[in-house]
Amino acid sequence: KLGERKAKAEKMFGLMDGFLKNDAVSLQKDILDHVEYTVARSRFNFDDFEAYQALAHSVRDRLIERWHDTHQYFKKKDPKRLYFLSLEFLMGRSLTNSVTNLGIQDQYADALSQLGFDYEVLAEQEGDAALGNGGLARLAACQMDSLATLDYPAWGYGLRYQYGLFRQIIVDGFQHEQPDFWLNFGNPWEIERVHVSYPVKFYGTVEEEVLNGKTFRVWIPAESVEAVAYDNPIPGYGTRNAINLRLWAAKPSDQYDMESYTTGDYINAIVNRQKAETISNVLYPDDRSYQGKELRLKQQYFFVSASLQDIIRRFKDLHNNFDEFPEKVALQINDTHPSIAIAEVMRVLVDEEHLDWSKAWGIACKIFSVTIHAVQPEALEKVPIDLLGSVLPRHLEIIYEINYCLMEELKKIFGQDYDKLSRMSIIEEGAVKCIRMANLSLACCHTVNGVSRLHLETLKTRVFKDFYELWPQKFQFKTNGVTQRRWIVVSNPSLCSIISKWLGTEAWIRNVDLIAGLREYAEDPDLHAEWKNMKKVNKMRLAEYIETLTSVKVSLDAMFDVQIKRIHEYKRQLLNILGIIHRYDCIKNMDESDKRRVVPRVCIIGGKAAPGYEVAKKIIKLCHAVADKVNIDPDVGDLLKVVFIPDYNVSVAELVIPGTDLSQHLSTAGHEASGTGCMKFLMNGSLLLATADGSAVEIAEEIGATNMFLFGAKVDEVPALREKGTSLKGSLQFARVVRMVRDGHFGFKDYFKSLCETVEEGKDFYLLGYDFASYLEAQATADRAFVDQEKWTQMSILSTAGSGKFSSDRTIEEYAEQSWGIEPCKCPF
Ligand code: GL2
Repeated sequence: KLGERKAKAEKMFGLMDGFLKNDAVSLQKDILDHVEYTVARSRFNFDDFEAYQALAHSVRDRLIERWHDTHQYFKKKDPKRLYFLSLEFLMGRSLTNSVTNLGIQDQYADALSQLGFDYEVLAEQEGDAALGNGGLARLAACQMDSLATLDYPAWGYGLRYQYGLFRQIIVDGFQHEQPDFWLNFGNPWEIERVHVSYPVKFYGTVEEEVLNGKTFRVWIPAESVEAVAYDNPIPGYGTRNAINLRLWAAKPSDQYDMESYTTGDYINAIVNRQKAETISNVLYPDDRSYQGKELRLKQQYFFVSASLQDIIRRFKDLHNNFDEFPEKVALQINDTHPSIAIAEVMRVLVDEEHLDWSKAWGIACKIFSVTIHAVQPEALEKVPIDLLGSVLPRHLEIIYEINYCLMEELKKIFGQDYDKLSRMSIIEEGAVKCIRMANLSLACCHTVNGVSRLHLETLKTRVFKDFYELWPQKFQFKTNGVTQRRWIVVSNPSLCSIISKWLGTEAWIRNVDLIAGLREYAEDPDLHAEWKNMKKVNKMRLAEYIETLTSVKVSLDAMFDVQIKRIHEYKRQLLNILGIIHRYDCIKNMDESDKRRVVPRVCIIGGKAAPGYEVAKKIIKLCHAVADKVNIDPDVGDLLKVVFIPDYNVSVAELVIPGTDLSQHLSTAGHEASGTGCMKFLMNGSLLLATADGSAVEIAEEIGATNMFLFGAKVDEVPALREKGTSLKGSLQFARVVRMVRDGHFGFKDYFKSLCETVEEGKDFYLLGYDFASYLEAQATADRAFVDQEKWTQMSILSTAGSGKFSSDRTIEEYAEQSWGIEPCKCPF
């Protein structure tokens, strides 16, 4: 039988003409075939966008080949697999990344130019897949790249939102939000799997059922929605492995509201059916507080339930005993958002598979691990009990049961310490009784990870102090990392060539530790010349972009100083703007000879504010108000330009980061769990001006604190400084710049009043006033360093050379070993 099947497969393979070929002629043929048959345009008449679509489909074909081979191989070897559950993935563009990882960029560029197209121009046609808010979501994307490259048998699971993160448009300096219709022109990177779909149930009641003399609780749901799989192949670099990111879309189920049909209300029945799709419609745009929204809970359960059905089906294909489940399955909960997975696993094992409770709990505790990405308590999700009980009544019962067991265990250890018990309880008492999703995860997961060393300290000593004291062995950290494939190879090809040339190998693209070899040449004048030239070319590209977008002309001799990230008070874009105002004020008061000593700056800020976040929106407006005044001031000229880059996203970051001289990371110490932007800048040889927060502390250890500009209060000083309320300490300059804003120097006096109040004496929670003097000092040190271009270039080379640790490859290897217990499974070529 097996022989027969093999012969048949070989015959079919023969008919397919073997695997797709990657020579220029084959690529051209494939692209043209897709123009004609997929895009349905004449091969004699198609535009850049259509050419991009055809190109994308031809790349996708190659991805699918690898994807099939990888999954067949995984199936044959049946290794323990990692399932990475995340509500957000910020993938950005796929074309350049895929082509790079497949290793056929030159062939494609060649093939296209023979067809009269430019590869880079076509790459610009692609929109960003923005199914996430910020660092957390982009981290998940970087980690998928590393999982594939390092040959780990992994799957990503998430939601296929119809609308990604909103588009930011700026009107008169104010942010407006527009929906991101990212699927409107189709998405060639996904494969719709109509046959891979699962019903996901909601609402209803719980009843008792007796089976073989035993009583079971049975959930009788009232609503069912179909989850349909969309697969997104993720190719590794320098390997045949391509793993899968499976995103679920909600579709009406056939079982949905049958009653309306039978009662004859046909139109309304259809309208109601369509409502099912709203579950996967839209990504929540707040990245730190989502308390208690029904739709959010439904999104979480929807993707968790579908993913678990899929995972269990795959397990059951080869196994029939759940004792083996922990040997084959590791489930990673990315932040607290998918925590409901714990209750769902318990429900499936107990209610459907009829395992007893303690056995099921034992399995759950072995398979789950969680990473916490936040510091702020408001980012730890809580769901009101009434809401959970209505949407998922059986899960509420299960969570109560888990909590009961937890409390019993805690009582044995802590006796009557009710304060402690109530802090650790999964259920939060209060006016609105809530489920603490983080505590649910802490109770079950065998490892709880922070995202930098400092962050773990915060978790241990503040956020989860009680849990740490109880289970110290669970608590670990894995300092975040980013993928050098996207952040150097794809986005900074000139730097990529320089590194490969000086190291004499491209091996660093898979083994980034090798990049430290650049240190040896940090003073070599030839490398300096190439490095400076690379920076200049990238600055030129950025300057053109800025001019097209904002009409501001910037000088390439100026220091390009950049802060791009979500706008948030704790990230202190306001500190940056107040610093710019100070610089402006100084220049205005200088005579011509002093001006000659000023280091010219282009201050670039970009980022989105959550739509309901008023203070953040005012910060964006202030940035524009200052830019409007400064950029046309003849006293200032090229000494200072201020630019706000609208609609910041992954692709914009890929353009801005390589052209940056100095990047700013200004979070009040203790507030940024890790930060990952700083790592991308570091890889690209931008110098960092940063507080000793999150991963910046570890960056300083790697490159040496003298190669960056550190400033500001340290984490352990912050609480006392807040107590003292010393906002204006030692800084008349701070008082002066705040007054300039408050007095209407940049217009909009009334509008900025409340913004100024946030940094008033006694209210300055993020300590802008306290840190201002030290911030200005760090800025002045950066200016002085920039004057000495040789020194600056050396520091820049040392930054890149010291960035090896901050690769997501290292992070993933640590997770694989310390949290997931998985091994590489490399598909043979
Ligand atoms: C974040 C943290 O704020 C950030 O410091 C961290 O680098 C990333 C990734 O771990 O996670 N948490 C979060 O909700 N967002 C983040 O960027 N959006």
